[in-house]
Order: sequence, then C-alpha cells, then structure tokens
Amino acid sequence: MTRAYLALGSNLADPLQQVDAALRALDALPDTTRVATSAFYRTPPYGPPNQPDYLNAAVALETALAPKALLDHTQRIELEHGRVRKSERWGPRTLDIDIMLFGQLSLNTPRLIVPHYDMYNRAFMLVPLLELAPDAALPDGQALRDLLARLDASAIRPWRS
Ligand code: 5RW
Ligand code: CA
Ligand code: CA
Repeated sequence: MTRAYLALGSNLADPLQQVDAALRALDALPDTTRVATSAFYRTPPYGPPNQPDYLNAAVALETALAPKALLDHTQRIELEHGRVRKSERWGPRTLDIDIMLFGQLSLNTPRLIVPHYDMYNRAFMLVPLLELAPDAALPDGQALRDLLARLDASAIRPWRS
C-alpha cells in the first residue's frame, strides 16, 4: 500500500458541491481508502486573472493502485464531474484533481509527473497538504514546510470564514 496525496481544486459551478462529489467518487475507488481530508480553503486564482476564487483541499489516500491507474481514475472523475477542456490554458474549472505525492516515488513521463511539477511553488497546494502531513517531504528529502515558508500564504483563508 502506498500513501498518496491529492490536490483538489474547483472554481466553477458551486465548488463546495464539486469537491464533495469528488470525495465521494474517491471513496468509491477500488483498492483505495481515503484516510484524511484537509479543511477547505478559499484561495485567490493564480495564472490567468479575472476568474473566481478557488476552493482548494488535499486528500490522503492509502492505495494499492499503480500511479497510472490512480491517474486514470482521477481523470475519469474530473470528466464525470463536468470538466470541459478549454483552449485557454489554466482557465477556470469545475474540478481539478492532481496527484501531488505518491509515496516516495519520482516519476517523469509525458502523462504523469510525480511529485507534482510545481507544488513547491503553490501555497494553495502546500497549505492543505501540510495540514494533513506536517512532516511531508519531497523524495529528495526537502521538507515541504521549508518550501512553504518561502511563499506568501497570507491570502489563503477558510472557505467559510
Ligand atoms: C498556473 C497555477 C499558474 C499557478 C496555475 C500558477 C489553481 C489556481 C490554477 C488552483 C488557485 C494552474 N489552479 N489558483 N490556478 N488554485 N488558487 O487550484 F502560477 S491554474
Ligand atoms: Ca492543478
Ligand atoms: Ca490537473
């Protein structure tokens, strides 16, 4: 069994409902248990401006799935929850599920890069992850709390404050 951490994001079509549906879909994955879920955070959009705030959260799974099988499932869940691929890169989306960490695995393939290629720059990924795993580290040993300390997390708030 491998401990994997996923990042969830939504900024369209009632993000709370989207993420709630995603959690139920993750609970239905074969050979996988959801062992922890972070609080839900309200985060300002990075990337293209003029899109709604995001709901971001993190989930810890114990899974016997292979990384690519887990990716197949998370992409299926995204599509089942109304995600439409738009031409605009990084545009708003109903549901985004990213694999942040998969045990201590490092993987760099065209379809899947683990750890998530930019998580160390994204407070909206690190804050929820560190809530679940304060001692989490990259496969090279870098403590994620040290990486977060370099970022500005001041705009990250509870979804409902
Ligand atoms: C593009 C992330 C540029 C950081 C992207 C960048 C988001 C988000 C995206 C999310 C928030 C990828 N996904 N903003 N922007 N939360 N707050 O999940 F610098 S698009
Ligand atoms: Ca993402
Ligand atoms: Ca994604």
